[in-house]
Amino acid sequence: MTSFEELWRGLLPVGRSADSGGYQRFSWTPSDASCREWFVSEARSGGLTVEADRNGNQWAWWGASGPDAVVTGSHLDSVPDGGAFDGPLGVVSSLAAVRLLKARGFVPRRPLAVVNFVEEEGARFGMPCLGSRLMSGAVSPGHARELRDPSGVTWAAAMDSAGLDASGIGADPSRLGMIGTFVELHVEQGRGLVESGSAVGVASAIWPHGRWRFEFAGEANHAGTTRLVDRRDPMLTFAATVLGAREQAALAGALATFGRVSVEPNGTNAIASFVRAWLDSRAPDASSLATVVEAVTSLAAERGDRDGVKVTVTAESTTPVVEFNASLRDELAALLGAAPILPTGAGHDAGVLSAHVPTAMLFVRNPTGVSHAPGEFATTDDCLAGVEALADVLQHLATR
Ligand code: HGY
Ligand code: MN
Ligand code: MN
Repeated sequence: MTSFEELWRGLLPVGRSADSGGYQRFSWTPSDASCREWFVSEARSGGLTVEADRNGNQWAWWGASGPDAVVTGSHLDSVPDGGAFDGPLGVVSSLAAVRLLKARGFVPRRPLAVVNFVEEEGARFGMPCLGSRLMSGAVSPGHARELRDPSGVTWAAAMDSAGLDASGIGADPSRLGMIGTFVELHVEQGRGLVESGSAVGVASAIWPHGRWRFEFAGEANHAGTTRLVDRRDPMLTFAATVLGAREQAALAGALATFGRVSVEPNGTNAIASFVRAWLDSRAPDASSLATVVEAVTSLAAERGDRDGVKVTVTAESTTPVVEFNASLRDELAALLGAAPILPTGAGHDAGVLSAHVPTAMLFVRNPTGVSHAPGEFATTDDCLAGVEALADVLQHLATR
């Protein structure tokens, strides 16, 4: 069995639902703690020195930490009922690639590290890529400290309860300054590599995208005694908004999803008083994204006027288009035998870091393209091809 398969098998059961086979790996919960313990133990047994930075991101160093480091890695947290590969494939492949380089007798000429970034999915606290955004100063510590999970627990309280110290979270310029090049390997969340017949590809760009919280305030009342004309039902406004978002996205060649909603009081025989729902929208360019979000916001307000429902829209996180470093992109594609170059609509820590350091992404083929769901998959052969590719990239970057 290869070291990738050993590493993979060790992590696979952590945070996995016996019912759905999906993952519930949310920041600062017991399953996250188990993932972090796995990371420390496997990094150490691979001869790496492990530390956590002020934001809780874990760093495993090959040799001493230092400037102009070649850094790779990804995340271990998941979306609710997510797949096994989104995030963990990058972390496991990074640890396996280091072991492969050691087996090759390679000695890096510059510091090399594997990173596990915290809260990449934003599944518990709502802000994606929070660990890399905090480190790079893209999110203020004050804002992060007060982010709350659905039960009202703050980021700071959850981080403290997990045994870390949230008092020092925030920009980490000296650590960011250590990174010479960052490379993230990730399962492809799409079928581009299936269509091109390649196991591994190189990322060109990340679509602009964001999350907007829609709040619909109506009036609770009895489902059986309130005339239709007398109702102020936020579910009607919400439903019209969901359908409108789909229409607007189709018109703009974009994507729009309402995948998360909470209804108060959520009773079978009561008209809802309040609906909170989140729009995830993404588009090939910023103007199409703005067109979709503006159109959905105004159609929600118009429908709200008709329904007697007050609509409030709040941008929770927005990410501009990411164009990865073109010369690094082309250098790695050539190194990997003219590997296909392709964009993605999925956000990544690499997208955050690309604003600060030369950054690249490698994608590993996903036969169905399914992601953020238990069906997410990559074959062992393709995963091993990814490890070889990442090892070649790291060797190239740590030698030049
Ligand atoms: O939502 C995303 O695009 C990523 O998977 N965090
Ligand atoms: Mn994801
Ligand atoms: Mn991911």
